[in-house]
Amino acid sequence: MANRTGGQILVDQLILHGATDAFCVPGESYLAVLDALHDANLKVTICRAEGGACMMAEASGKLTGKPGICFVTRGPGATNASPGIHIADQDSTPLILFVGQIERGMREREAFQELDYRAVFGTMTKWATEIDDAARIPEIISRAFHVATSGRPGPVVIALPEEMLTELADVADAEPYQVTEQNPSATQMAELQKRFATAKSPIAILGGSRWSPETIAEFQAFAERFDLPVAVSFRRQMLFPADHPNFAGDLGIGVNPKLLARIKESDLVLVVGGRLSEMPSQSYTLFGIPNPGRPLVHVHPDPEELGRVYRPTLAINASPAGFCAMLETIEPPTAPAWTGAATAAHEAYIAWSEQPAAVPGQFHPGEVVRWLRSRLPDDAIMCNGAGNYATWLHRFHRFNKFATQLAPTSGSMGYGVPAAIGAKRIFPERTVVAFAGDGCFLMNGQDFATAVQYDLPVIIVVVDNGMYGTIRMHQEREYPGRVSATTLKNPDFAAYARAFGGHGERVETTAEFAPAFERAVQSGKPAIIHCMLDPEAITPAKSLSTIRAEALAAKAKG
Ligand SMILES: Cc1ncc(C[n+]2csc(CCOP(=O)(O)OP(=O)(O)O)c2C)c(N)n1
Ligand SMILES: [Mg+2]
Repeated sequence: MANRTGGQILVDQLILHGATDAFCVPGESYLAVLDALHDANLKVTICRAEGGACMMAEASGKLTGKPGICFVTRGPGATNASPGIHIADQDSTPLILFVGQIERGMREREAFQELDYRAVFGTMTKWATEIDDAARIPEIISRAFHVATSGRPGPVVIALPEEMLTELADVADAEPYQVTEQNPSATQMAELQKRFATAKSPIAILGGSRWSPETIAEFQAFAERFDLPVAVSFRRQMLFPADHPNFAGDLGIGVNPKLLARIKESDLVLVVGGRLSEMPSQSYTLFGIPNPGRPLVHVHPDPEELGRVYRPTLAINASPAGFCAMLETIEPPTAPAWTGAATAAHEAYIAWSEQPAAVPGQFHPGEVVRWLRSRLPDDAIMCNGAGNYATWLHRFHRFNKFATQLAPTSGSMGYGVPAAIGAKRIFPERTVVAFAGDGCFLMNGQDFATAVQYDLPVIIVVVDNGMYGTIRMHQEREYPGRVSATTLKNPDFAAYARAFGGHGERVETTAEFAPAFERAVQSGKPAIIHCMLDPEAITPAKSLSTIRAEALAAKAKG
């Protein structure tokens, strides 16, 4: 290889490892990379803030399984990007964040925007490092791709000292990275079969990352042969088709009580890929710690996750692909004691996701989601951040395909809008819809400009109840009647969309939604549908006043 600058070597590595997209906010700290990108076969998306840029990259990692790539500048650029890193960490998403860094010779003087990224990001990445020598770029980038995608995937942060990027080096490229699947042993599979032979009420719970349509199809075939009810973890609905007769629902916030009861009564729980973290475990109450209290088979790609919280009856260190490929080697008992359980679990799910919940006011988000579900193609990508508005999407939408859900299990607000933009940039042919609360939207709403800049007709449904509703709900439950720091005064979001060059709609009633949505699609522009939600309609089950009244009554009782 002829002499190349550090910047050129770096960009060449990204391409040879299969990167197609990079999301960035530029900085003078990494001009040599920007220059290398000038001629590179890599789609660059320029964003309006690093928070959104990093979330776009994270979303691309979630959808493709390949590391999302993000470039930011030092100091404030890097710290602005941190929510995206944290999401990748908690959601097990492969991500590589590159940070322009001060010159090597200025270190430790607190130079302009200097930070020690190993220290700053050390606890929320799989690896945080700095490249000191341009000749080592192929080695370190190769390792970054392997680290981000191996075991339990996650984020890697790499700082790039400014003059290292302009240095010339004569170094060979790396070979493209490989993902190593971890396979269960034949003994473990035999043990699993034995567990099913004596089980009376087994259930599977799917979670985590590293899934693919093929792996899901293999698990589906197994579930059919074993007549097994299959639940999915919090915000992992895309891991099993909702319309499949074995689908039992999702184990998240506001879970179907029947699903919860089924898991509590189960005598064999097969957890594949997930961690049974705080949300799915219902704040760590569903299973004992460390002894789960019922037979638990835990299949996870990271050996350190096995036994970290729960001591499983059978621990299998395997990736979803490695495990699911072996499922055809085991047989169900001839007359399973649980025959009919999958059908019953699915019926309970259908009833739960169809249950008509009357809500206060003129706009019913559940009805809107139900309408969208019949209107949208099966591969439409649905995005959201954090807030009670997301409950309606999670409960009433039917996720039937892999790579259709962008929702942070980490509960980060501001995710839906950038996630949608990242998704549409990568899959321009697919329909992308984001739900955002009035609070959530404005956390990264500035990147609506990015959707306009790249002509990405995403549709953003802003559910406006004039408050940080989730927190108000908790407030009414814990401190009824004492509203504090949760009220919002909002702009006209439809006018906001138009001011940015997009399409805007205002919707006050359920009936107005469908025509507004069709006009948004027809416009061919990025669109915002500003929906006015009665603040009383805080959950599908209870109004705000009911929550307050119940809390006051409980207080009065002492
Ligand atoms: C980045 C971030 N900041 C704060 C929170 C705490 N939080 C969770 S939900 C929420 C309110 C969300 O408000 P909105 O988007 O309007 O949705 P709503 O609950 O009103 O439907 C807040 C402040 C969070 N999860 N993430
Ligand atoms: Mg709100």
